[in-house]
Amino acid sequence: MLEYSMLYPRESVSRRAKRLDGIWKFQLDPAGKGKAAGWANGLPSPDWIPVPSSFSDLYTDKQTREYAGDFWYETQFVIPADWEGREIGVRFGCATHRASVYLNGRIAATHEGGFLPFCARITSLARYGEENRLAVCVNNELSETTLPCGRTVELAGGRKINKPYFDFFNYSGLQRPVYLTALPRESIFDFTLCPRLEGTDAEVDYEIVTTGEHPVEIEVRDASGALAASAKGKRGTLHIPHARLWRVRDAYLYQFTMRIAGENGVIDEYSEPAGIRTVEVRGEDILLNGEPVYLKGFGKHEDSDTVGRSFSPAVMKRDFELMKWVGANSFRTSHYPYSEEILQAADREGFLVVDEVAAVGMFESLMNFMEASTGKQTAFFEKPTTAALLENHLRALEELITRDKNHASVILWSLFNEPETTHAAAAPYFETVFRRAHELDAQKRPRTFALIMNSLPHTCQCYQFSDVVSLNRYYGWYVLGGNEIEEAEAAFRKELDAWKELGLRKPFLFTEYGTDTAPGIHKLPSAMWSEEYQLEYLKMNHRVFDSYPFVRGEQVWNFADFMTSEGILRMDGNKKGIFTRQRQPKAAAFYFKERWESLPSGFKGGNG
Ligand code: CKX
Repeated sequence: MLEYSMLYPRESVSRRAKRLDGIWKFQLDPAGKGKAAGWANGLPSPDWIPVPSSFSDLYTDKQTREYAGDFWYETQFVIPADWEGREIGVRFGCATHRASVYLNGRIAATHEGGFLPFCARITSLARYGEENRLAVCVNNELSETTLPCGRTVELAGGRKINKPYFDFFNYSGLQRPVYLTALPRESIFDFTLCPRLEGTDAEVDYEIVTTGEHPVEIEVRDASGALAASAKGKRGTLHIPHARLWRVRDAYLYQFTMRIAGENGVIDEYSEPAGIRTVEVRGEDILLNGEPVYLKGFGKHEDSDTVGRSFSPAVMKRDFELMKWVGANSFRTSHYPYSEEILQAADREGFLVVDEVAAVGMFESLMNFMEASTGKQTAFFEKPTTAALLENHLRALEELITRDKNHASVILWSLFNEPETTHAAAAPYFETVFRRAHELDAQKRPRTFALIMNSLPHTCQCYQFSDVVSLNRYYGWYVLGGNEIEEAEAAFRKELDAWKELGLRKPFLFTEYGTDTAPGIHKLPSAMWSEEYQLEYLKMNHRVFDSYPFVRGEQVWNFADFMTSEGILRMDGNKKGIFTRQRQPKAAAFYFKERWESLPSGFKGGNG
């Protein structure tokens, strides 16, 4: 079990959660001397910076944009005197990629991993009724033992630069909200919901973990506030007659409230909205509440102008409005866990989420998109670093599933993006990761990983672990592009025929397909990078998808243009968006709207 609760910071009769977002102090620490020099007691010459935000796109000098190493944040806050006697914490939505947290000059916590929350428990260091200094040393270096994978190299002059093995900019920092929290000494630490359907009724098996021994009760209220069910005890079953189920693009959320009952009233209370639904794979069907669904949507990024990877409620709102407009019903959190607020919105809007851990770059290449189809063999899982990588991978998986397990929107865990799978050493690594995901998830949701183009029916050693086989394929772009698009279609069909030949009886999901497209480039006849070619390519791909019954979802790459490292093949980032980075439509958006609004949600379903 994790050493801190992953419950979302919410206020209640017993809980306090104060946002610390705003203007903090900020200072780069290129020599990495801050910890030894006592920067935790006050930054020597700080600048000011907004939190949350990535820092890379805020400044005007290249060395800051491309900075790799330690960098510090600092803020001050008063801890109210009447909070004394409670458990005090500082809860980070994330700190990318790792952090050391200090309160009043003393170490409070460290955390590895840049896309999941953690809570620094500061009770023993807190000063009540007076100012406290919080200092955070963040580091954004990459390695082959941490997620996401890459390298950090030191240049002759001593400057470090990051070499990502992934195709997105290595934005970093305090990129999600930060809260000061106060909980009662005895509190609700975690809870798990496992819905089952019995006719029109729902049976929700639950388990509540607390930090003490007082009795626990749970109640469920419907959207009108009426009591739908209740139970006593740390584990049991809630019987909800004629339950209103959570459905695709027809969400319904109940309010689950848990209480620890003391002799003198409520000791702790935590309340959270949650949808009731079941998800399973049966043959080639992905079933939601026992009915087949076809996934229509996107691979996305948490990426936008100026703020980089920082959580932006406004960008989130625009993205959901665009996804509803275009007729989508799903997205993948490529290539890392997204902000909790985005999953909460997916719950509200009835979107199906493929929830991906940050296991990207496990294919040694600085431009995997160039080697992805060359048959290049890189044995990634038989290195001296593999054991340490596996440890970090499993830890990130435990944090992800603990954080997201009660979201109705989360229907599929994606455990890798484009890993190397052609060497025999990959299989035992995958078996460990897939087994652990199954153990951690009480709902036993289906699991997948996104296969890179090198991972083919007769070369991939790992697809057998997937409940849903997810393919990233670029026939007509990275392979046989442009004037060879007809040959691309033939090659694409040849590969799918080979998958069909295997007779896996599993659903297939395209987690990536797309073309770089410069908005406003128009060519008649089409040419690569033009909006016309993006359409031509997409129509070819959909012709292929539609002719294979086991294809049960299409998530085009990408929802929007996004930033990457600079390079000869990236023109101010990756341009495969259906929308621009400013969230305006390319011609393909109107094509998708027409296709997806006419494609029924249960398309191809029922073949079992
Ligand atoms: N897949 C052939 C991973 C994504 C990249 C995408 C691309 C590659 C394609 C690999 O993170 O953005 O090159 O567009």
